[in-house]
Amino acid sequence: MYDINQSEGFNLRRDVFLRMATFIRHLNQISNYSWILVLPPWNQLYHWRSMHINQDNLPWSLFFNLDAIKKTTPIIETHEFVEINGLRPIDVYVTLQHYRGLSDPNHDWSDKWEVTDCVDIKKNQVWNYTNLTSLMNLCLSFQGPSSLLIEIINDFNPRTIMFNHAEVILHDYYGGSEYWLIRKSMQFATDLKNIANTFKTNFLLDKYLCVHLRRRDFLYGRPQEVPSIEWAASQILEKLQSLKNLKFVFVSTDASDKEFYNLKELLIGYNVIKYDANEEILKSYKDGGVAIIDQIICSQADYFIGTHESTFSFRIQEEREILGFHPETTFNRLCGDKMKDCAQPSKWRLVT
Ligand SMILES: Nc1nc2c(ncn2[C@@H]2O[C@H](COP(=O)(O)OP(=O)(O)OP(=O)(O)O)[C@@H](O)[C@H]2O)c(=O)[nH]1
Ligand SMILES: [Mg+2]
Repeated sequence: MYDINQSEGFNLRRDVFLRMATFIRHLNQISNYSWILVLPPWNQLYHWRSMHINQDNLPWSLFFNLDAIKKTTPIIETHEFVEINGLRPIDVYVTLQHYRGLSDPNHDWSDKWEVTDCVDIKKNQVWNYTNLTSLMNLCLSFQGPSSLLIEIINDFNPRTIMFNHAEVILHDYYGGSEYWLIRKSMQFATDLKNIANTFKTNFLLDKYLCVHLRRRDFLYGRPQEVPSIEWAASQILEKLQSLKNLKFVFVSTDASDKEFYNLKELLIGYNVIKYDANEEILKSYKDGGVAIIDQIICSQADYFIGTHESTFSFRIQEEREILGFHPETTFNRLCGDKMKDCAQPSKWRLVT
């Protein structure tokens, strides 16, 4: 089992899943047992802003095609685990922590882990299951890739183990062939793909450009890198003029309606569209599902422009690599204000 720091967003969580999936696969190659990764329940994330719907305890099957993931990685949902395990306490609860002194220029970056004092004394809660307890509780300083967790399994010999703060764990090989194998299997739920396709058929009547325009916390967190609406509009216009044959612009954004209409007004002569979920779809698939619909539409666009260092944009770029789009149409970003040219995103090409 694993859990992630409360404040992390959906798309970083998807990346942490890949690290844990790699670990389970490597563990199963050397272990006498068949280990299964338990998918943590989704609970109301910071960016899930619709407060009138329940967004706690959501299963992965709402967002992903679990049969596809199971082709690469042995997984079960939390509720399936709880059905099998009942209220038997889990054997080991590990809270992972970074080593101290990461900003020290002489920091030793070798792979290592050790039992240490807990930085925060918190209740070792198994997700939000308050009546599921643990027999042994440990805090570990951890530095290294996910396969280093195998040593911890070998040392403590548990049947069930929880790794909390799994975001501390690094990739075994980011962008390597196993990364892509698992990433490709992480397909979206069929319902969400169908909704995205219906929207495309009805509203995107020709070739289209998608822009992922990240606003809200990015405006404060990365003010140099995120453009004003006006500057975003002129960059999009310039691109549209150079591409010539694109008349449709799909905007994937967490912007306010006001900002969106502002942008739309500035892109005169083009069909500027965004996906607005109706109440029924929002109730069924939640803010997380609606964001995925945006991502699916952008992943199929003829041209994509993302936001600098947004994991939301990164996941779209990966999807486009899987679909086989030319990298020139994928690894593009909006520049911040006062930046005429900015460094374009690294091209994380698919490796097989
Ligand atoms: N529907 C929709 N939601 C979005 C969009 N952009 C951001 N969001 C919401 O805001 C969240 C952004 O958080 P993350 O998924 O962590 O991605 P990020 O914040 O862009 O990137 P990092 O902070 O670097 O991890 C998403 O998961 C969505 O819930 C968008 O274009 N459409
Ligand atoms: Mg974020």
